[in-house]
Amino acid sequence: MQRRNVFSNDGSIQSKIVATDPGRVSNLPAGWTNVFAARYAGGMKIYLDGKFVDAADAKVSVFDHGLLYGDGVFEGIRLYGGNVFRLDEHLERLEYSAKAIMMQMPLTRAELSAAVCEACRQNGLRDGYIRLVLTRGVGDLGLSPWLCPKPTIFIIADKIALYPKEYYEKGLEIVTVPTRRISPGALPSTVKSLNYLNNILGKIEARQAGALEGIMLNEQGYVAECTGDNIFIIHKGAILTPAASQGALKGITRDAVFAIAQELGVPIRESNLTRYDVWCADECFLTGTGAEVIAVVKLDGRVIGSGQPGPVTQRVLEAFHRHALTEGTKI
Ligand code: PXG
Repeated sequence: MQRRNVFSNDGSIQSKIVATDPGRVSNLPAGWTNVFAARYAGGMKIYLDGKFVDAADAKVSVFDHGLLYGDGVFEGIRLYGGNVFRLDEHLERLEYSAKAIMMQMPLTRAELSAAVCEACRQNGLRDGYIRLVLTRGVGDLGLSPWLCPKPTIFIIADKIALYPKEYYEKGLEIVTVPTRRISPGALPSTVKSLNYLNNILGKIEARQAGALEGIMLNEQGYVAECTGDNIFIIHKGAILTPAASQGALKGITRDAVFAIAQELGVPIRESNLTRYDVWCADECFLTGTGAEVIAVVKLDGRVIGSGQPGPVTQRVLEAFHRHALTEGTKI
């Protein structure tokens, strides 16, 4: 039994004694907080199809194919000190994702950019996490996307803390999960689609193994990425990461790390990686918009390098924070 903050239907938070069962995936790990309830109660505004509405009124139809089939695309974007990090790159990836699934963009790049910035302003945010979602829209109960006349678009501007703070200091201990990353021949990993069941199965398996993140291998047994993060290793002075063709998303943070490595004069390249390569790496770190840059100190019970966040990882992390705070689109 444990005291927990639970959310009532009216959005208020109540402290209750609840039963805990480590087998249930819905239990929040220790140290995690759900920031949503506080924002929801605090008059959060959502951009939905051209208008800003209260969070409680931000509703999407049960006939929306984003819900019925995961038919849609999205972006997770960070706001640092009033600047949206790599907004243009995120919008470009969204356009590419939409093109790949043959969905017409409902807004231009400039209109989307303005809507993202306005969502931050409406919610009084200077630092936060923005979720921009484009679904196929309302249709009938068949798969046919051509029967969905208009995409649904919404933007949530909120806060996020993906991993508890202590893990940024001591590093993560992760595992390889049994579920394989879906083959790029079945669904290109470069498309940031609403179809996340593959990653969610991996996430559940990581949690069952007591880890906060897990490596997903591709069908050939090479490292693809983690369930919600790209992965990098440092081996003999070079930074290595799997190519998108191995089943990785072309992460925006991953891209930033390529630029940072060049700036730091550290060699960086794409490479096929096995679990062995990660076990025997000098250092390892993960990247993601939510996670930013975070060290990994153990994989499958094998200590990586010194068992502490390594020196190259720390330099990349510092440079990342410097970039995040000094560049970006002003809201
Ligand atoms: N790979 C996958 C599969 C992702 O979902 C990344 C890599 C990192 O990409 P960016 O562009 O953010 O550097 C992501 C994005 C979560 C969660 O709750 C994580 C992501 C997206 C949505 C939710 O872990 N990461």
